[in-house]
Amino acid sequence: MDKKQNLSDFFLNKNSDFSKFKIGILVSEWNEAITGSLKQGAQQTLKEYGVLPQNIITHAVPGSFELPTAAVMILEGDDTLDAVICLGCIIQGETRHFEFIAQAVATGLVQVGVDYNSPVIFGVLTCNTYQQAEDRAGGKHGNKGIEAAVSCLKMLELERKLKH
Ligand code: DLZ
Repeated sequence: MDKKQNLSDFFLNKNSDFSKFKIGILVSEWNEAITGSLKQGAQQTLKEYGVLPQNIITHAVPGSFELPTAAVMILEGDDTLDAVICLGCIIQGETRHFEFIAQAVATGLVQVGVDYNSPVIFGVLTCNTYQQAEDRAGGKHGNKGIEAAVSCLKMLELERKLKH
């Protein structure tokens, strides 16, 4: 994939059957206007590719920092869940809070995915400004919620291929 390519334009095979998959979506309440758009993009994309609405389980978390713990909770609580998409928006402030949260979330989510052998998707914007976040939540740089959903489905497809 070219580094300039936007995953919002990157399509999966429409013939793939995703109707049996159950997918969790966790959404941070911080910067809710942005994360709401990411959520909408992710939900809509999953449905477009055939995931059944009742198999899309969405929960809110207070902030992005809580995403890794909530990912463990949702996977522990439902062993029929195939993947988790984690959506958040961390914006640089005056202090170093940003770095600690972003680093912790990225590391934490990788760890959950490896520990549970399940796709755990990092759909967290880490932006210097609110404008950069808007540009990536349905603006001129697409919607990273769509990309997160596409990444999730591609990982599930890979898993299916490797298992059979
Ligand atoms: C505290 C905080 C700050 C300053 N900024 C953000 C942010 O930009 N994006 C985000 O998702 N969450 C932020 N939070 C909240 C933390 O993620 C977390 O919810 C709190 O520190 C409580 O653990």
